[in-house]
Amino acid sequence: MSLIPLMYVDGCAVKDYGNVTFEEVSNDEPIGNVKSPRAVGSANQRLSAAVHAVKNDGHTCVMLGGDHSLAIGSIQGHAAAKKDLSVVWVDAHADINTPLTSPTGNIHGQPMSYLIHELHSKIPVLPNFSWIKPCVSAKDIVYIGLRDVDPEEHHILTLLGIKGYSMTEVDRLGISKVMEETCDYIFSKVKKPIHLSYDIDALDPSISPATGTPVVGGLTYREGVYITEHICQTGMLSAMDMVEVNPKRGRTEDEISSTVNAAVDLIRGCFGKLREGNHPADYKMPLP
Ligand code: HAR
Ligand code: MN
Ligand code: MN
Ligand code: MN
Repeated sequence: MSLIPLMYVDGCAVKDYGNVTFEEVSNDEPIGNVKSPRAVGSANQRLSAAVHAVKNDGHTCVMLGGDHSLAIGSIQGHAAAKKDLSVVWVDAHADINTPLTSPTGNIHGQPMSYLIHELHSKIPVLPNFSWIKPCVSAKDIVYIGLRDVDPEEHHILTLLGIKGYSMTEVDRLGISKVMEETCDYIFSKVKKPIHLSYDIDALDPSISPATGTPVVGGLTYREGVYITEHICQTGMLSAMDMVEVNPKRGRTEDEISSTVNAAVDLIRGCFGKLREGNHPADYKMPLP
């Protein structure tokens, strides 16, 4: 299934801005335990400029990853164009380790920490990261789908009072209540543009196995799509990331296509595709 033709069918005016090209970085030695800082910093700087340009053109931006470290550039570029954002982060993981708390050194487990004002003083200097300016407040973030959170991350979430719905809360409340509360929360003062950062590993690995860090007990396909339908109908979706889709991690063709198809459906849900069906506003009657 390929995304852009389907979005045309759905009635979206799609403009493909193409791939962001990244520079080769040699001798990208770890800093502390942070892996490939120069390459990730530089790639994100380019992505940030690209997202900023899409937003300045007046479009809703769709960023296809790649791993979740790309949210650094995506959110930074979005914030450069829109100032005040709310972030809805759908993920099995919180991705809020700082370089100093990260158990793995993988930057895809850290992107939030670079973006949040309240964590700024906890972020050490890293090569090619100096362009990043914190741009999101802890109160403007909602997590959905959490089920694999490191102790240090849990401490940060609690300390900053960040709103989140783990899979336990999804089970308790149901996804419709979770989304109703999420939107009440992010819109409680002003209606800020939404940055939806969707990690495919939020879905259960039975649906989306082709991803780097699958965690059992995830969202069903229907819960995953419901999130996108609800975000769409707020009218405030301004940019989205679809990340951690990794065909190389699929063991069979079926695993790959199931993962990719789910990602495509999540994006289409964000842009108005309804499961009850839709038709163009100017659809000609009578029927042939
Ligand atoms: N919390 C772990 C770490 O910091 C695992 C992060 C897993 N990565 C992701 N993020 N796929 O959503 O390394
Ligand atoms: Mn993630
Ligand atoms: Mn600007
Ligand atoms: Mn994840």
